[in-house]
Amino acid sequence: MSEELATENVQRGLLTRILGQRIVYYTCIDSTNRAGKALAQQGAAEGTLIIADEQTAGRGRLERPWLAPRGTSLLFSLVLRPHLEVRLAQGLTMIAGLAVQEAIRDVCGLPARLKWPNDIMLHGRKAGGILTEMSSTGHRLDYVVVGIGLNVNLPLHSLPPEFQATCIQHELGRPVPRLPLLQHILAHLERRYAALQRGRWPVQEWAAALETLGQRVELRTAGQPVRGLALRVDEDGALLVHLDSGEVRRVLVGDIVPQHTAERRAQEDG
Ligand code: BT5
Repeated sequence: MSEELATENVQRGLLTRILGQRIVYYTCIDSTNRAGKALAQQGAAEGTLIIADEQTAGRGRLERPWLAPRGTSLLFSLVLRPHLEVRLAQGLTMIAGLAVQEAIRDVCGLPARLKWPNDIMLHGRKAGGILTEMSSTGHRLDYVVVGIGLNVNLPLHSLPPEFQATCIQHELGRPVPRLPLLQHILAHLERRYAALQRGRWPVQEWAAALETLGQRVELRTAGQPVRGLALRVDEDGALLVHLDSGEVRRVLVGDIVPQHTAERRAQEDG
């Protein structure tokens, strides 16, 4: 199973012309995003795919860990060199989420949803995440590394229960090969990436895929958590939350937890 994602296998069925034309495969690496940034700095071509069967230091935002036992997940990063202004980089996270959603539907027939700002959800639980990191000069992007982690055939007991995680195998009732999922993600992402660079801004489609809008949430940013109603996302992808204090807060960076989940966790913590 581990060799499934080896370079020649991925390349054989590639449905793309840019993404994955160069592949760097590791059985084990610290983090594909870390490797992607290093390669990008050394001039790696647009579309370079870094993929691993295991990460020893997989990361989410704010250096949070991304955990995945060997051979159970898709763990990969893409080096992109988009002709986009820095303020539009959030669009890459949006199209990555939409591409993963489409690939899960194509290959498994499951209705994945997204959760602001970067989660992939199956039946209300987190099945994947996106980590977009960039380097820029002035208003222009030099490169962007888009990292995707997706729980495919992952024994749920291998993750801490507080992650509220799930995986495709659990939701579908049978294991799923990772290779076709990867190839469909790349194909959808390549099409969406071309459209984004032609000026097609994905926010409306993305907003329609978000599952937490219209719900009461706990908002976690730098300060104390606050509660309110998640109203909508604006044109930039920022979340607007109507706080219980009456203020409508616009948030570009942070996390939201549905309020019933936050309350249940607080009770469990005593
Ligand atoms: C993310 O961050 O969700 C982005 C994760 C991106 C991981 C990929 S794997 C390939 C590439 N290389 C890397 O090093 N990273 C990328 P964030 O929103 O900050 O969520 C992190 C949180 O998700 C953690 O604090 C845990 O609570 C939870 N988590 C960790 N592993 C998980 C898993 N396998 N399934 C579900 N939740 C998980």
